Amino acid sequence: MGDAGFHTGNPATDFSTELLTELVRLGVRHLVVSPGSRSQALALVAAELERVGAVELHVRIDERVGGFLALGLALESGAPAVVVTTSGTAVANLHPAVMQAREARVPLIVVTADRPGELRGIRSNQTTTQPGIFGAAAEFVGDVDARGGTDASAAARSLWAAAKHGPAHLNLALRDPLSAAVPDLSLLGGELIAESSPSRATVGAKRENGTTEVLGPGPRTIVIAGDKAGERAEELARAGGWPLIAEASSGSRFGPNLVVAYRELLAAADFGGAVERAIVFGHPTLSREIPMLLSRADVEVIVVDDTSTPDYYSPARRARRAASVELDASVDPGAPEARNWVGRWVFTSRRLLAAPAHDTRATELDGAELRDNAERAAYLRGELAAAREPVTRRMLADAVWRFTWPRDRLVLGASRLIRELDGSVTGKKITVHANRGLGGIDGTVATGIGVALANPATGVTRVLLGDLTLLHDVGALLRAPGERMPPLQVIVGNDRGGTIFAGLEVAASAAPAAFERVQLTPRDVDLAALAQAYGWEHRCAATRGELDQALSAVTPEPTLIEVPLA
Ligand SMILES: Cc1ncc(C[n+]2csc(CCOP(=O)(O)OP(=O)(O)O)c2C)c(N)n1
Ligand SMILES: [Mg+2]
Repeated sequence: MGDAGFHTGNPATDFSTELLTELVRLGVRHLVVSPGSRSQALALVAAELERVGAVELHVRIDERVGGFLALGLALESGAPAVVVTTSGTAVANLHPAVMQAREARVPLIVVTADRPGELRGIRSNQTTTQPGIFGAAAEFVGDVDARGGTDASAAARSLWAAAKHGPAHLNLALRDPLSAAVPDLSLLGGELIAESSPSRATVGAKRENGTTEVLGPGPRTIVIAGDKAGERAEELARAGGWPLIAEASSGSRFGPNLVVAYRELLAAADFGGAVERAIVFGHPTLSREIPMLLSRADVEVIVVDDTSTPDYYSPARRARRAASVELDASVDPGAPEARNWVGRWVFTSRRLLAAPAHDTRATELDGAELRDNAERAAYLRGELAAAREPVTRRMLADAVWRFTWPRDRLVLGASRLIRELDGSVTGKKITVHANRGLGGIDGTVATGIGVALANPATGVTRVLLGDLTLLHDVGALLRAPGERMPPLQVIVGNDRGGTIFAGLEVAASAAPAAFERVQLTPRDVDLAALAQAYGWEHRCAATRGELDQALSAVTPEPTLIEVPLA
C-alpha cells in the first residue's frame, strides 16, 4: 500500500493493516470477527477500521454464527463480506457457511489465523491442517506467512477477485509477537471510503463470455426461476408470452405471467404434460415436480447460467447451458396462441388458489355496503371470529408476505414454511432470501441478521422459520452490546419438531416411537425464557388477530414471534 506511516515493524499488525485496508479500498464494508489470540492483529485492525468509520464491524463469539452472519451480509449487499477467525476448530466452524456460499455463489472472504510452518506438523497446541480445510467448497485458497514477503495488498486483490464467484480463503501464518499497537488509521479512513466504490455489479461477473441462445416462438414454453434467478426470468416470460414459475426466493416472483399453483399444474397432463421447452434461471429446489419435468425426454431444457462454472443445474443431465438468451424478432407475446397458452396457466392457477372465505371478506365487504345494523353486527361477529381463528401454516405464510414491502426483507428457513409460502402467495416485487444452496436448517437466524444489517433501506427484516431451525441457531440470538440492530422479527412456526418428515414415506413405514425419537425430534424449550435470556422481545401469536398485531408492532428491540401450529 505504500502507506509507510502505518508501519509498526510488527509483521502481524503490518500485514493485517495492509490486507484489511486494501479490502476496504476494493469495496468491503462489513467485517465479522471472533475473538482469539492468533488472530489478534487482524481483530485489532478491524476494530480500528470501525473506529475511523471505514467499515461496520460485527463481533460474534461463535464462528459458525459469524460465518453465516457474513453470508447474510454478502447475500444482501452483493459485495464480499469478510470473516476473521483464530486457528484450530474455530476455522472448521466456518465450514457450513462456506459450503452454502459455494453452492449459492455468494461472495465470502474468509481470513483464518494460523501458526507458521515451523510449528506445523509437530502437534503444537491448537494447530491443525488449515490450508485446504474447506476442500472443494473454496473458490480460492491462499496460505501465506505474514513475515514471508507476500504483498498483503496483492493477497487482498486475489481474495476480492476470487470472491466474485464464491468463497475465498486466506490462511495467514502469524508469529509472536502477535500484535503491536495499531496505528491511528483516521487519516486513511476518509481516503479509503472516497477511493472505494462498492458495487453489486462487480460480483457474479462472468469469467468468460459464453454463448447466447436465440429463441424463437417455438414450442410450448415455460420459464422457471429458482433461487437467486433475478428479475431477468420475469422479463423473459413477459417478452415471450410464457408462463412463469418463480420460487419464493427467485427475485422474479411477480408480473402478469406468474403461476403460483405450479406444483399442481406441472402434475397435470394438459399443463405440465404439454410443456415442450423450459428455460431455467437460478437454482430450483423447492419441488419434485420441476426436476421431474426437466428430466423428461420430450422437453427441451435450456439453463441460463455462468458458462465457466464446473457444474450447472441439469436434472437427468439433459439440460443445455447458455450464458444468456435472447428472443428473435418473430416472438410475439400478443399472438393468440401465446395468449391462450399463458392465459390457461395463469387463470387455472388463480382458480386453484381461490382464497378461503375469511381471507377475502374484509376486501369484498366494504362497510358502506352494509345495509342495516343487523348485517353490520353479523359482519363484525364474523370478523371477530376470523381474528380468533388459530393460525395455520398457510395463514402464517400469507400474513408474513402481506406485511412485507419493498424496503423490507424476508428470509425463509428450510422445511415446510418456505414450501407453504411458495405454493400460495401471489406475485409481489419484494426481496426474499433463503439458503437454498444446500437447504440447510443451520445458520438461518445469523443469515437473517446479516441480511438485516446489510439492507440499505430502513425496512423490517422478517425471518420465517420452523422451531428446530430456530433451536439449531440459538447462538445467533447472542448480540454484542452496543452494536446496531435494524428492525428485526424472527417468526417461528412452532409445531414441535421437524414435521416435514411426517409427510415422507418414512412416517408410515417406521415404528412411531422411533420416528418421533430420531426424525421428528420435538423439543420442549420455553421460547419466552430463551428470548428473555438473550435480550429479545417475545410475543406469542396463536390467532390470526394476534399474528397481525405482532407483525405490525415493530419495536427497536429484535422480536421473537412464536406462532403455535397444530
Ligand atoms: C444442517 C441440517 N441438518 C439437518 C437437516 C435435515 N432437515 C431438514 S428439515 C429438518 C427439520 C426442520 O424442522 P423445523 O425447523 O421445525 O421445520 P418443520 O419441518 O417443522 O416445518 C431437518 C432436521 C438440514 N436440512 N440441515
Ligand atoms: Mg417444526
